[in-house]
Amino acid sequence: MARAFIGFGGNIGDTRQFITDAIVCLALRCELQILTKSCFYQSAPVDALGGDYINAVIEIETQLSPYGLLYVCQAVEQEFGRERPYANAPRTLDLDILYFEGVYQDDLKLTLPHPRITERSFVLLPLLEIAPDFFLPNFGELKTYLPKVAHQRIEKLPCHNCALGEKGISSQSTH
Ligand code: PH2
Ligand code: MG
Ligand code: MG
Repeated sequence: MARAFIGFGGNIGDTRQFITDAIVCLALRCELQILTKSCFYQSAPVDALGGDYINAVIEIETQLSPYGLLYVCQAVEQEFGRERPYANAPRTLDLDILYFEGVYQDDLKLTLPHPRITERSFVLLPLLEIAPDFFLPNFGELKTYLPKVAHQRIEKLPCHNCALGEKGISSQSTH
């Protein structure tokens, strides 16, 4: 089993609903388990055209290989009507594998970790929300990159996440 992080983004249509539904699609797959999901973030397009994006990040555990996970992500993008008329075109839904535990590779199909994690507030903020001490080999503590992206407009949207896991359960049991 490997842990991995997936980033979601889109700026055509009801992206919040698309991301919510896409997470359900992933959750229904027995080859992966969803561990955590971030809140939604509204962000200005970075190196791209079109309106504001909605972004989020999830943490998963999977038996899939990196290419197996890529295949699943691309199938979900297709299901949500993803078209690719040109690079960074506005889109209904984009799923990017940001990090896959223990895998460092750079080929035409898949570069891991994602090469622009440290350059984008729409990745850093949701990722750090669910993994505040994330350490990226060759880069270091991700939180140290926040000042460099402070000029990229981004807003965390109101969010109600379940208090799941041992932390939530044990803190309740002390009362
Ligand atoms: N994705 C891109 C390019 N630019 N900007 C924002 N705010 N959010 C994105 O998800 C995004 C982007 C290419 O995948
Ligand atoms: Mg992307
Ligand atoms: Mg992509």
